[in-house]
Amino acid sequence: MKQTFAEKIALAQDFLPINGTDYIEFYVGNAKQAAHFYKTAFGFQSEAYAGPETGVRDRASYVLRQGKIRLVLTTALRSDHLISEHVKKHGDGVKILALWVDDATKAFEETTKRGAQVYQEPQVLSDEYGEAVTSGIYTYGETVHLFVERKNYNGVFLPGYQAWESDYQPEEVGLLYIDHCVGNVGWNKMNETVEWYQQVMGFVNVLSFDDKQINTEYSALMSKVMSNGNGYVKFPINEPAEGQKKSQIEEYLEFYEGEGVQHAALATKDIVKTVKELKARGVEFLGAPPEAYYDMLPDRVGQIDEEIKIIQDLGILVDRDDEGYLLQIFTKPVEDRPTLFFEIIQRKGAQSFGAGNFKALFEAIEREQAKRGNL
Ligand code: TYF
Ligand code: FE
Repeated sequence: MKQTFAEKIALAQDFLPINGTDYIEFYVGNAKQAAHFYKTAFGFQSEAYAGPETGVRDRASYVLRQGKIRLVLTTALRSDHLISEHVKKHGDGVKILALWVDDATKAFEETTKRGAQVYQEPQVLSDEYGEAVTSGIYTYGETVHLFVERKNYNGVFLPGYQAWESDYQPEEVGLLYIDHCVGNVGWNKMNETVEWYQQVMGFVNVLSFDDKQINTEYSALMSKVMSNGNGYVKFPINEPAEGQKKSQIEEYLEFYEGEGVQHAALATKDIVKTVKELKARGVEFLGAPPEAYYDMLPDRVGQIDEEIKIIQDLGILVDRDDEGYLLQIFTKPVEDRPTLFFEIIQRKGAQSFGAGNFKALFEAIEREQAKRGNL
């Protein structure tokens, strides 16, 4: 008997209860401009700010929100700063995948005693709105999981930040929550990364794709999806595989100069509306699959609520599993290095990740790789 997603996550260990993703923090070369991009192009709302004007001398951070999604864009104000070194090596990229917990001290103790490498000891932050506790551990590459406890805090973001009221506020595009965040790890690093999430975080492996299931003629990679016990935090892990062409994961590792976050999938309730809006604002998506993909769609996924013509015009992909179907589409990388990109996803019951789209998706990714001369 095939297990459902709910049956699989019931096997997760409960020493690290996580309420959900708290925020994603990017280290960037110019946080002011990056924040403008995420407001203008993706419809994020100004929420909080920390920088010289709020007494933080060495960096500037802009907090943006849409639905339950929080992004933080951070830059350093001098060259001899860890943030500057991170940006010099990796370009703009994700530094912190912050997780919302009820007890950040316990989260730190439970994970470090199971072997997690320390990023930051538990630290109490306070201001007139209360007290928050953070602690952090390293995951793959230089990426960090920061545990954020905010049950005694009711300020706008975290102590040290001030509300950011901006006159410029483009409308939201319907993004609601972070569905999953994917990490790319090095050759032969999949198993130790998966074991790390099992042992240190108590996560379970809910899905696996080896390089044979992912048609080897196309971008070779392996992928395993790790989930926490309530299913709200899902971290797929990719490893490059030997194929006929250069793996897209290898291209990422070369240009990011290490392991890191490959994509964040943002969920919407109306993908047609969200994608139309994003396109109108200049967000670039991978090219649509060939017409044959949509001709075969009714046979492959059966009846869907959306009109195929509309889905096709936007280049949206569709896949089905035992629990329902999903719609998804991928942006091009959002920096000049071919590293981080976004996925827009709408789930209609399906708890999988679009394996039926891998061929069409990876061909589209390879067309872009070829344009960059990296195939
Ligand atoms: O998160 C996923 O698994 C899907 C598909 O390099 C995917 O979004 C997998 C690997 C990849 C790009 C997308
Ligand atoms: Fe994805």
